[in-house]
Order: sequence, then structure tokens, then C-alpha cells
Amino acid sequence: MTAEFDRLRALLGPKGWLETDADIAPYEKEERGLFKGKAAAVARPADTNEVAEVLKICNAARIGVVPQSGNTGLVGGGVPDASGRQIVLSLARLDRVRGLDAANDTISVEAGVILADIQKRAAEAGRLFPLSLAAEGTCRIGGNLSTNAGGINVLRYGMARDLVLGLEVVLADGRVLDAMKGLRKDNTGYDLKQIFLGAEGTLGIVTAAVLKLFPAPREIETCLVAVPDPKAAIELLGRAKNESGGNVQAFELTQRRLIDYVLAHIPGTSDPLAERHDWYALIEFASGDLGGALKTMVERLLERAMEDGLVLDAAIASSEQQRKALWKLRESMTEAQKPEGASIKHDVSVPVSSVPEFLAEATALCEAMVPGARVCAFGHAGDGNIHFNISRPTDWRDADFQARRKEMNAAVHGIVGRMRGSISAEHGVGILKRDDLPKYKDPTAIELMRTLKAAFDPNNILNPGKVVP
Ligand code: 2HG
Ligand code: ZN
Repeated sequence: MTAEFDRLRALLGPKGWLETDADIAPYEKEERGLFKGKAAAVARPADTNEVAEVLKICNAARIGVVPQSGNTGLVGGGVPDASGRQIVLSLARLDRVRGLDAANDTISVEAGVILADIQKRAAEAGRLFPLSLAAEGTCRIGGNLSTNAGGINVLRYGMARDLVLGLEVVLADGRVLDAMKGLRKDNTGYDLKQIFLGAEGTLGIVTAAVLKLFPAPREIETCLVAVPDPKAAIELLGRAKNESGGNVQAFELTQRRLIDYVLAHIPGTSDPLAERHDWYALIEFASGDLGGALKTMVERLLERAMEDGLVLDAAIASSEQQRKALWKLRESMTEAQKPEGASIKHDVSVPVSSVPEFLAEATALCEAMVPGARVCAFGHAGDGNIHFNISRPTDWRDADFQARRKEMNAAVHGIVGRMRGSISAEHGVGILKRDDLPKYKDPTAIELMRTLKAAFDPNNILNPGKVVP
């Protein structure tokens, strides 16, 4: 690889080519600490042309390339393997906003732009870019698109893939696919960009995108609602969607345990309700109308739901500060679970109508498997997506609990499979779920995935070993 590395070093310059152990170390691991690899070097190209040159060289020499943007992923998709022969390709320096077309409601951005910065640029133009997730201050859009990220507003605006009109992709051999069109109608055959969205860098490297913008909501109402059980929550969701005329933009469900962990471990948080309850929904409504109609609707909805026993208590945010405090409770849940010791996670989805049944069955099964296991179920119930995480029993060692991961995954995923759900609702496949895919995905789909991989990346240099079983 020496000759290739000499060429890459010369091409990219000192800012674009990292080789010392200290410089490379941050790129070799992910935040959960589950995966750690060894990279030969890190390439940090400055633009699309440099990405293309890097791929040309690596493709000719069969050097594996692991794309990485904000490195906030949860399935090991951005981590190199242990061979020390792959390079990490960081997209962080492709960080330009290429343009915002207000009349077309689009923004064109490069892969390395931080998600929160896109939201901000949209807001400055009086628009909304709705993709929103806990890591938005550090994750970068290239990774969001390559992993087809979800987050809290999927219910209303869809997943990352639904927000893309155009895409620029560098193929394995260095060719650049320029599909950077801001069109809502383009019916000219295969929708090629969709192949790369959610492919986690295994079919091409996303370098830029044209994204959809939406009208910024004028009124937002956010409430934390205590509900007797998940069944009541799902009934409330149906009423909320109908009575608001489709104005629900987030519907998050959580059991009490997560609130307890947040209150215990995250400074500056407090319980907005006077009493403890077993289950809560965090609901957010948004509307383009002014004049308080949304608030009246929400109050009436909650009042009636309370009369009918679907709601036990509720706190409606009366200021932006209170709204942020409610969201802080929700967004700190991953962080707050960490001090409680090892956890086994499941990012699953089932039809929304099956959420209560899934929760009941999976909870009973996990508690029977490991007595004392602390189920921490929360997530985007409005999309049927539950983060079914289990913290170890308080008196267990982390490693002993981790040793039960496979068995517990199989049990939970078995229920998901029976309900025709998905074993990765929004975090992707990466390395973590690759080998489980064939058990839960149609064999013809797996065959087609392999066919696509071979067609787009015949030398298997793009994120080798990820996604495709
Ligand atoms: C969230 O919804 C993230 O907060 C992380 O998807 C979920 O920690 C998790 O499992
Ligand atoms: Zn999530």
C-alpha cells in the first residue's frame, strides 16, 4: 500500500491525510464503545473531486474505505475492521452549504454539514428542515442520509430518505453520479438516489444532497402526558392525529424507569408532574395557524381523554423554556441509561397497532430470561419504533449481562418477526445486525442486496463487511 499512500498523502496534503496513532484513534471507535477497529490511515478530502480521486486509487489497489461523518452511529457502521488495512474516509471537511432556494423550498448541502446547522439555515429563511434527533449538534448530514436516520419528527415528515430530492454520490471507481436536482417531479425511470440512502456507504459515498424544506410552524404545543398503559397511549395517538387534522409532529412513549434515570443522572432536569406514573407520552403538535386554535384543540383533546381514562395527568409547556425542558427529559434517555451499567438494546418497529402487545410480550420474556433485568422501553411509538433497551440487574456484572446479548436479541427479534416488524427501525444495520438480517428479511431481498453490492462495488472496497450478510 506504500505507493498508494504516497499518492494519497500528496493528493490530500497534511490537513487531509492522518497517519499517526494519536490522530487516527478518534476515528477507530464509536460512542457506545461496542466496536473498535484499526485504521491504516484517515483521509479527510476537502471536496467531491478529492473523494473521487481517493476512491480511484483505493479501488485500483483494493483498499477498503470506511466512510464516516459525525461518527454518532449506533451499529458500528462507521468503524474500520481490525485488519489495519482499511482507511477511514471522513466527510467532515465537505461542510459547505451550496445554496438555499426559498421559492423552491430546497437547500443544497455537502455531506459534512452538521444537522443542526442545516436546521438553523432553514430557520433563518423562515423554513423548517424537519430531521431532528438527539445527536443533531454533532451528526453530519452525509451520515444521516447514508443511514436513513429517523428521529422525532418521522411521524409527520418521514425518514431521512423522504427528505431528499437530489444527491451527489461518488461511486467505487471514482465516477461521480450527479443527481443534484431540486425536483419534486422527475419520472425518468429508476430512482437511483434511493439506492444509496440507507446503504451505509456500501454502494457509494454520498457527498452532497438537495433537501426538502417545509413551512416553519407558527404555533407549537408540547405536552407530557401520563397514561395508564401503552394501549391507552396508542388510542390517544389516534385521537390526537384525527382531532388535530394531522398536526401531530412527535409522539414519544416512555416507561417511568427512564424518567427516573434521567432525574437521577442528568443535571438540571425535574419531573413536571406531581405524581409518579407508569407510562408517559411526550406529544408535540405544530400548526401554521396563528391565534391559539392549536392550544384550544390540545386542551380539549386532553380533557376528553382524561374523562375517558386515557390520560391520568398532563403538563403542557407554556414557554419555549418549558418545551425545551420536556424535550431534555426525552433526549437524555440514552445518556441516562449509561450509568446504570451494561444494556442490551433493540431498535425495533412493529405496526403502530401492535406496540402494546409487543411491549407486553417482550417485557415478560426478558424478565423471565434474566430475573432482575430492568426493561427500559421508550421511543417513537407514533412510528411504531420502540427502543427496547434492557439494563442489567443491579447486582450483575456488566460482562455477565453482555454475555446474554445474543440470546436476548433472538428472543426479542423473534417477537418482532412474528409481528412482521423490523429488527432495525432507524439505527441501521452496520456490523451489529448484519448477520441477523437473513433470519428476518425475505431471502429474495437478501439476494437482491448482494446483486446490487456486486454491481456497484465489484472489488468490495466500500465499507466492506457492513450491511450485506
Ligand atoms: C433515541 O431515540 C435514539 O434517543 C437512541 O435513537 C436510542 O439509546 C437508544 O437506544
Ligand atoms: Zn430513536
